Amino acid sequence: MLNKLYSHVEKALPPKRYQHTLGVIKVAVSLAKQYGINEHRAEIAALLHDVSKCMSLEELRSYIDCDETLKYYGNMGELLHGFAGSVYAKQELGIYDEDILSAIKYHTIGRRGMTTLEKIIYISDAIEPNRNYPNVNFIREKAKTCINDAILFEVDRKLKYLLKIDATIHPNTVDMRNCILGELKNKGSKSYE
Ligand code: DGI
Ligand code: FE
Ligand code: FE
Repeated sequence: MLNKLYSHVEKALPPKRYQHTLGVIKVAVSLAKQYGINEHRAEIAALLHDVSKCMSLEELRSYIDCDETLKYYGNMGELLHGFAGSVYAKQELGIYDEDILSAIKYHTIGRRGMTTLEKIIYISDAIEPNRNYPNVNFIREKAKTCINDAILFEVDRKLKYLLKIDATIHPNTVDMRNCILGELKNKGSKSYE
């Protein structure tokens, strides 16, 4: 079953994107171990997180199960591939685990109230070994000790970039940031007291 999924993804993606996926698997499995969640589910979610990355806009749209996303963000492939990927994984690949499907669905924009698996896939995507941008090592280190701190740093970086290029910001991106900030404050994290 797992082998079949690997070859399916390898066929669906160009080599560079497949290498990225393998990198996300490596980080996600290691973080799953660290945060005490099921490593096998982390591997499947990471393997499938970008399965729809190379679909045409038309194909992406055919898999979207969220009317609001389709209505307001339906021409933005970047924002659709997670949503489409989760439906594709269920319909075409027989994945029924809701936490895995949700981790695929929200890996680009996040959401309020993310599970540990969702958080792990979100941050692994940003820090896998092939990623190279200023401060990536800082986020890698943060992820090992406090996943919320790492996500907050990453989402702030993303928001600054999106504002700079005048991009549309999906409300989930902002919701995720506010929610993570709240979780950190409730926990009484030193940096946010
Ligand atoms: O698919 P990957 O490249 O591995 O990574 P990803 O799924 O996180 O997608 C990254 C892209 O998504 C990146 O170009 C920024 C974009 N993105 C994430 N949140 C938002 C966004 N783009 C817009 N316009 N608005 C968002 O809120
Ligand atoms: Fe992606
Ligand atoms: Fe990715």
